Amino acid sequence: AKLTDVTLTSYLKTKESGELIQKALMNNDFMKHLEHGQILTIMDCMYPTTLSKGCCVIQEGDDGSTVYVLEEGMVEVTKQGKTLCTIGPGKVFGELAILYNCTRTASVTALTDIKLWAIDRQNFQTIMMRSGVIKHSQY
Ligand code: PCG
Repeated sequence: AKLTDVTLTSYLKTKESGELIQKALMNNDFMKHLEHGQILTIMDCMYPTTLSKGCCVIQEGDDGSTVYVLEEGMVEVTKQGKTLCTIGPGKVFGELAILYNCTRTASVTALTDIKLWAIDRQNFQTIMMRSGVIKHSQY
């Protein structure tokens, strides 16, 4: 699909969730240079998802298609079985495979039940590349 053909869908969220997502995006090294309008549009288009403790959110080596912001709970990042770090609420993850068009560089596992906001590759890339007026359709 051409960029102009992609219709972005926005998902209702509380003021608190919207602010958490915005801060997470603005604190991420790779996204902090985006225009404010792009940050707001990414925030708008993120959809909610939950996973249970122990679930694999991202598997190292897989083709990646989703960028996440963690809202509640904790995740662990591992590479070849070794722990790299743990991540708590208000952080972006899963951006590297999409930004660099590579496979997932590490695994991410839920250490607790977690609440996430997610945006898929096509929407993310559309927002990254498109400027000007965005047509929204309310979900
Ligand atoms: P991605 O898409 O490669 O999937 C795994 C994610 O783990 C990665 O993006 C980063 O967002 C996240 N991550 C957090 N800390 C690290 C780290 O120290 N190294 C790597 N490779 N990824 C990390």
